[in-house]
Amino acid sequence: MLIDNIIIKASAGKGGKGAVAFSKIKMSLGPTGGSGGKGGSVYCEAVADLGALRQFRSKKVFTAEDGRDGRPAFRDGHDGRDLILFVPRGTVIHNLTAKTDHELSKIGERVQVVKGGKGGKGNFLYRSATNTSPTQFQSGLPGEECSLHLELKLIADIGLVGLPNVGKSSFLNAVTNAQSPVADYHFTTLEPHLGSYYGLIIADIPGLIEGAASGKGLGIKFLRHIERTSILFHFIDAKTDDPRRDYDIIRKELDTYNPLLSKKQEYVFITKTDAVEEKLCAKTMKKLAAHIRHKKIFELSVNDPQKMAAAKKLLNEIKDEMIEK
Ligand SMILES: Nc1nc2c(ncn2[C@@H]2O[C@H](COP(=O)(O)OP(=O)(O)OP(=O)(O)O)[C@@H](O)[C@H]2O)c(=O)[nH]1
Ligand SMILES: [Mg+2]
Repeated sequence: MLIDNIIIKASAGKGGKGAVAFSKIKMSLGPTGGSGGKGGSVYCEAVADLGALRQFRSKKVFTAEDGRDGRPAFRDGHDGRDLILFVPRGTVIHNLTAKTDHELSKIGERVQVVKGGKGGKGNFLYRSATNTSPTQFQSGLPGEECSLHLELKLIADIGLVGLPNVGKSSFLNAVTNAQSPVADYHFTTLEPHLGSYYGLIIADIPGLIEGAASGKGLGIKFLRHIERTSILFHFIDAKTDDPRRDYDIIRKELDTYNPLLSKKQEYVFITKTDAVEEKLCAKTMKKLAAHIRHKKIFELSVNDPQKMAAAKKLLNEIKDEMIEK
């Protein structure tokens, strides 16, 4: 089960205490107490692993290292090590204590959630012309603490759209480790499923039908999941008697729901090509190509290794392009 909502506590380390010490060398008497190191801070950092919130299921309190105390002979204490909590990309960090929200949308992006306490001054820093043997020092300051609500808002890179039963889930399952239900009837998929193709997140949503944008079928509830994707894969069944109509139905729903959806980069796939004769498939391709010029159309069949290889090649290209960005 995907963990997408969890509350944890984070505490930063406290600062080390300043030291009080004096030189014992006769010719250079004076204060030598070093300052305490600062406490470690806690950060959240985004990673590709969608399941990264699992680690918070049993352990709930995360504490960074304290700063070390200052020592004699001018030796300052070491700073405490920072603690980095890895969360999936798309996690919103709600800091319930500071009442702030921060979304981590890029892999490697990092946010500080609590800051380590400052180290205290040792007595060396209190020396002056009038106070040559200071005994003052500071204790380190405590680190900040907070409660964090980690909420995963999935950001898919590619959204699969199409009429019901066109093979969206079958494709997702074939290229990722997702287990989206597959069956030969409409609306097999009842809620969005996500899979990761080497870090590229693909979202399979329930099939759309005419009128989806105004509430028909399961559509509207799930269109929002593809609002944030940058690319759409539009699937059309090779068995259709009218690919242009099928294509237009989906495009109209996307546009009605949010015109930005229909402006996304789109790749079109004629699916289940193994289930029809080659001739018919070529005819369907031709009809569609004339209807939507300047868009790439691919033949696809989860049962055809060559066609799957071409689809994977496209996924690799998209992935490489996204990394370059
Ligand atoms: N012959 C053949 N059948 C396929 C292929 N891809 C999917 N199917 C079959 O088509 C049916 C529908 O596939 P799904 O993957 O559930 O389709 P979907 O688009 O996710 O359907 P909904 O979730 O209902 O919208 C299933 O019986 C699949 O086994 C294919 O490449 N070739
Ligand atoms: Mg499905």
